[in-house]
Amino acid sequence: MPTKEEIINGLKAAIVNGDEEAAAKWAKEAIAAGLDAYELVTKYGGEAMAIVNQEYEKKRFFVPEVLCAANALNVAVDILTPYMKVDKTTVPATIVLGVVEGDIHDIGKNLVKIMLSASGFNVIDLGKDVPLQKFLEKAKEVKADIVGMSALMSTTMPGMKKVINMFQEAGVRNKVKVIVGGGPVTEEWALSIGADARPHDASAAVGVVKQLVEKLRSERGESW
Ligand code: B1M
Repeated sequence: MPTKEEIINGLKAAIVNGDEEAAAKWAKEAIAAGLDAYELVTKYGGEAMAIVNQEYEKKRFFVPEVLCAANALNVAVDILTPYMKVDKTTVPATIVLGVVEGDIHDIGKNLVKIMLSASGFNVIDLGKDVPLQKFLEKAKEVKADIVGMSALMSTTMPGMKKVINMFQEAGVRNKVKVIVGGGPVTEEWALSIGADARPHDASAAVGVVKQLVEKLRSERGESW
């Protein structure tokens, strides 16, 4: 059986090379070896994507190579997802989640969805490149507790602020808590646009959502 190091390096190389078959093989080896599925995806998958990013910035990789790497990571995510350990919540809540308009980077958002759903939250996934108005429409329709937005580009981040403004203008900002995340989204910026929190990763999103829902319920005067 391969060692932990060999599995991690094998998986990272498979992602960087955009080799879906190898990514599947190493993900299965990881399960057989009892490795932490969440750590593999977020830590080591993230490290692999950082290498891909470096290659892209040095113009040694182009969009097709980046896309192949993303697909290989997604293959590993699909295999590893059922093995991710999460604390089940007893806090019922509905989250409307999506990647903002103009942005198709959805790997991080999908991880957030996986972790929140596995924790027992009701996640309504709007997908990627979501028209901004849709966040408000869906949140009203399903009486959402939390609205979660992801953006990976500095050019699409301002969409988050527009969505928050839409909630304000519609007079329903106090009915939901808003979380934002993604590579360029800093905590400082998140607070400056009126978001309630910026979980730094998918795992952190679970704890943050639990806290915000409890806060929301107490603001509404609701008990469990
Ligand atoms: Co593109 N891309 N990309 N890309 N891409 C970036 C983002 C970029 C930084 C690369 C670079 O130039 N160095 C750059 C953006 C620059 C900017 O800010 N303006 C960029 C660019 C320019 C582009 C294109 C314009 C390239 C082109 O066509 N010329 C184009 C844009 C398309 C569009 O969106 N309209 C494009 C396309 C693509 C692909 C389609 C090829 C592919 C995406 C495939 C997919 O997602 N299905 C892709 C990829 C893969 C990347 C990089 C290399 C990796 C992103 C990733 O998947 N990371 C990226 C470089 C980088 O990020 N450094 C880059 C792994 C993922 C697990 O991390 O998404 O950060 P992340 O999620 C984390 C946390 O951020 C957090 O949790 C996750 C971990 O648990 N998180 C949340 C994320 N969302 C959250 C929400 C939350 C809470 C936490 O609450 C709601």
